[in-house]
Amino acid sequence: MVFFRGISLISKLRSHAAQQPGLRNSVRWLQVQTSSSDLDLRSQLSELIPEQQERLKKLKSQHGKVQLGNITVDMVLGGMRGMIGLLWETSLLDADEGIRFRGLSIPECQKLLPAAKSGGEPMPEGLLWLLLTGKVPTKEQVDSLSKDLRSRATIPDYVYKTIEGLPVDAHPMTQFTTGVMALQVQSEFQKAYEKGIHKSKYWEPAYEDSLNLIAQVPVVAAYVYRRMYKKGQVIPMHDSLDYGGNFAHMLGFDSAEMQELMRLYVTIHSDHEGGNVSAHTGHLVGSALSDPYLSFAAALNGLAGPLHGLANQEVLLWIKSVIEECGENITKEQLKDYVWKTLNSGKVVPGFGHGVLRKTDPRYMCQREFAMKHLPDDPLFQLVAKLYEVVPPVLTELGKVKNPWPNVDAHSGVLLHYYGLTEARYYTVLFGVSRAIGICSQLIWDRALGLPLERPKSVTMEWLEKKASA
Ligand code: CMX
Repeated sequence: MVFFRGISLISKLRSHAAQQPGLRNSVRWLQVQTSSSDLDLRSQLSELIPEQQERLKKLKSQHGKVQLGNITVDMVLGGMRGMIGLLWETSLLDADEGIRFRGLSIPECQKLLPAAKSGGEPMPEGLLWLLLTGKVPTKEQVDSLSKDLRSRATIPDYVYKTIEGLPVDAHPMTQFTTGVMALQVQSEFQKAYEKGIHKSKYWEPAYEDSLNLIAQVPVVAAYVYRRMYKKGQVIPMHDSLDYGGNFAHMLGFDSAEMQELMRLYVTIHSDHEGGNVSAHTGHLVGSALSDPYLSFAAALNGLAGPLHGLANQEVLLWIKSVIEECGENITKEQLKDYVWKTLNSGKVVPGFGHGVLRKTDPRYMCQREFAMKHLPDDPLFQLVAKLYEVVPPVLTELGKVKNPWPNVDAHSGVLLHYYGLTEARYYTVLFGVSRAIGICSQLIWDRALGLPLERPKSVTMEWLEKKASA
């Protein structure tokens, strides 16, 4: 508790200070004064872990029997909505307010996390530090982590050869996940387990695998992009750029705005508490002590589904189909008819609705703000803005949709498209790269806290019928 109260107090003070021009300079004193071990994320973690292990032990022994709610037949039949069943430390989702990363909302992260340029978007490395330690890092700490990640980003040649074994037009997510599976060959966790590592030390090779994986996924992802769409002309990593900037660079985009977009994109897509398909899958597979590569590859396969991460691809393709049929200057009335046409053909409107959220996704809002700042007149942005007005009333009229508001995927495609990344089929790979940060952060804590094998109980319809009529 002390751990989080501390974070929350510091966050509040810094948040308040960030809003007051006169106080902005004094924000610095709230950041931890750095020494060389402060710059090392692993040393920071090893200090925090015993404290958190003790906290979990106390929670179990003092409150283990406290009830958290009732399980209804609806919950069992309804994809476990609302059923509390997982421990996930790095972020928490509120149905109305949206995601908080270790207690910080997206606007707070935009204010408090270090940026690559003054007043710019948060750097994903800063978010990684925050997710792992619960502390807002200094710019020095973030720069040191950027350097560490760059030093881990060398990809063995067999990874590229494995990807090349697939047809060049195989779905980018298939190529990306295949690359991640090939990276698994170098798993430190697997090697340590084979050597008989003591369970109290599991987190250490899990940390090494996770940091290596986070460092390497942008390189593999960029390779897939260049292989598929740029005649295989690979762009090497820049030796001084940060994580988000380098990812944009390796994809082939060097404008300052696209680099800023990539920093924001990776930060906001990284983590969304534990119950979504990709995060839950990573956590579940990891609970069998499968190493971080195996766990993350499994997570990616869940992300590749159209009701989850693939929705970002579907949104852009759907928007293009609207334009193809009705033109760019479509009226709201025409748009409404098109939405009904989609629904009446038995399809979902991609980018709208959510399993937990009941208001507009703050990840959508910050992308909308980015668009209003950098591309207010872009016709695709104008169309997305029109959809924001047209779709929610239609979904509400449908009568069964619990959340008619847009989610993260409704906006990301038009921003990427504006800067020249127009290949919609590739979009979920960008989501996948981002998710490595959230899923791997939690995997490290899963091993540090010694969380057990996940094994919920399933029942048959007959069991439920008997129970219900008893
Ligand atoms: N378009 C049409 N119908 C929708 C809808 C949408 N955008 N959102 C929900 N519905 C429908 C559901 O399909 C369901 O219909 P049935 O009862 O006939 O099966 C009904 O409304 C109730 O669903 P819900 O409880 O409101 O939503 P769920 O928690 O079951 O599903 C989600 C959530 C995201 C799968 C759903 O809203 C959806 O399919 N949205 C479109 C796809 C999408 O944007 N996914 C990305 C989500 C964010 C992410 O993970 O990246």
